[in-house]
Amino acid sequence: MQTPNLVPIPELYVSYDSAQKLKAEAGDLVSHDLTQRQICDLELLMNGGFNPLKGFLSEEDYNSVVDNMRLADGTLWPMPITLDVSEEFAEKIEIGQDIALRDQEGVILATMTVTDRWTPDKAREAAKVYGADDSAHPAVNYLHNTAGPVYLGGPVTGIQQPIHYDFRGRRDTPNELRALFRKLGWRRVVAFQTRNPLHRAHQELTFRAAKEAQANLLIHPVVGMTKPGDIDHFTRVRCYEAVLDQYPAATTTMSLLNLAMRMAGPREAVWHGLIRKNHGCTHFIVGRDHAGPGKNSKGEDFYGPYDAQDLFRKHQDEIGIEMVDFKQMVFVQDRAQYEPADEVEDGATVLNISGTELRRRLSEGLEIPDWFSFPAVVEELRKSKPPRSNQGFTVFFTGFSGSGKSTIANALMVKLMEMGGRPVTLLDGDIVRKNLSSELGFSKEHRDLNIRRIGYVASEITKNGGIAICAPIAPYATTRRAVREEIEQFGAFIEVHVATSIEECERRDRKGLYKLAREGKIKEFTGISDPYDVPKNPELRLETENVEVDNCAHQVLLKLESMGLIAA
Ligand code: PPS
Repeated sequence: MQTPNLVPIPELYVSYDSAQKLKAEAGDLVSHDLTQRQICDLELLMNGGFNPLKGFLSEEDYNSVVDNMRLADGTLWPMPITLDVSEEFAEKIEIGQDIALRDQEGVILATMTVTDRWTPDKAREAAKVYGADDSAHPAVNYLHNTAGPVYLGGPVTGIQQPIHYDFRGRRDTPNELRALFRKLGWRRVVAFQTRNPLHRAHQELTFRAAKEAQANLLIHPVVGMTKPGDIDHFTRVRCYEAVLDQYPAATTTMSLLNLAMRMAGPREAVWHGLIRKNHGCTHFIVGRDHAGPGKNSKGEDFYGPYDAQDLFRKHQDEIGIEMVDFKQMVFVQDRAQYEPADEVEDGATVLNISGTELRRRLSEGLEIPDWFSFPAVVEELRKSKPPRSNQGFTVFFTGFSGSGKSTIANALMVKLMEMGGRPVTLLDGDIVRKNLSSELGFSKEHRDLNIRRIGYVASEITKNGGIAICAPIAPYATTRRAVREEIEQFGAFIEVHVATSIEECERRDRKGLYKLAREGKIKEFTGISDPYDVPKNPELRLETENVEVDNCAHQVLLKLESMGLIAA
């Protein structure tokens, strides 16, 4: 495919002078504080990465994209780019009104004229766009549990790019990349999309792709949002930089893409193709299970391994970029080289290390062979992912008041401090309510806020390599799940259900609160007049009746040991 890409692509920014004026005027507009994902989307809307979109989708475009992968005018566009907001915010907005879009520090990045406001059918969006309304899919989970319930749509006027302080020299807008390709005389460019560190298999795949397409190579990693649990982009970019010298400098370059991925497999591949086309590329690599979200709640793959290639192929002409498709690359031992799995001779010994296996080796400090990766990459990965026994983690006790949470948590803290090695912090229900949540009561809203605060502090401790022990009642499963997700970005989350029955807690009634609750003197008392969602799959369930505290704490230690979190 010959490049039509040597001209600039339309952006949504106004000129510098107009931007200054608009920014001053926008100070008086109703403001929406953008989420991290919306900031990523807005950046690519404004700089032309999402061309031909001119703003967040209108209701008509949204319905058409969800149903047919096309905008209402028939243009191919596979992903709903929507501005989700709360009901309270949506109610404040009149159709036709301009609003200011601000980043998380309050800087005004753009204005939007709201032309549409609607409440989407999220189950339908999930089923049509992601293939199933199953919260095991990260984007479906985001849709139901993070995104606001109302969507606003309308054209965007760009004032300034989101500010990035990291790797500034490696970030390029579509037009900057186009200009670079023009300057270098690169008429054919094959893009490689990635959200993982580059190992030898990727290097071989990209070499082959460039050769096959007779094109220059753009390594185009995503640094916006990827799959929860992925290696953070700081580490990844350091890894990419460590292997760049393995590539011929005259025909390879790297640029970072601030995209928020949805892990939507086939639809995502088409979307990625359109984005790369906008960035001036002529070819795009689609490998096995492109942008795959992993397994669904039944343990099966969401998409077939080559569904993305099939859908891309079907729409290739319309996307305007040529696919370079690859089977999975495997290491053929006898030939000491990587080859696509379908080209390997029968009977040859092939070696492969899956992503899961790599994570296991890193977390257990095991060897990562030279045939698999580059020493410099492994060194970077080991620095940011020390073995599990050196990583931070959170033990989260939950159970009724008086179930024994605090006592067991205290015993566990002492035992962990005796072992040494990592700082230990106890976030007990009562301590937190005194120091962090003194203004809160026991309504659902206040309890959720209380647990989220605990979760936030625990996630910071976990991120920084410490041990957080939390011991609130935490009666709601959805809130516990949200805390788990926040913490699991940084380390392990061990939910311990202290399963003392309500009858036993009431019999013990250590603080005399059950008596008061029965008399109606304390309202909304968990287990008496307020709900408690029993954890379905905690890492550990502790029965405390006739079991000593020391033994309960020891059971937690054994669990931590079996998970590799404390050295055996
Ligand atoms: S929550 O639901 O997780 O926010 O609760 P938490 O912060 O752990 O606070 C629970 C402690 O507050 C006392 N208390 C009550 N508990 C439950 N319901 C009501 N209405 C209530 N009012 C006061 C109670 O002593 C809890 O202490 P623990 O340590 O759990 O026994």
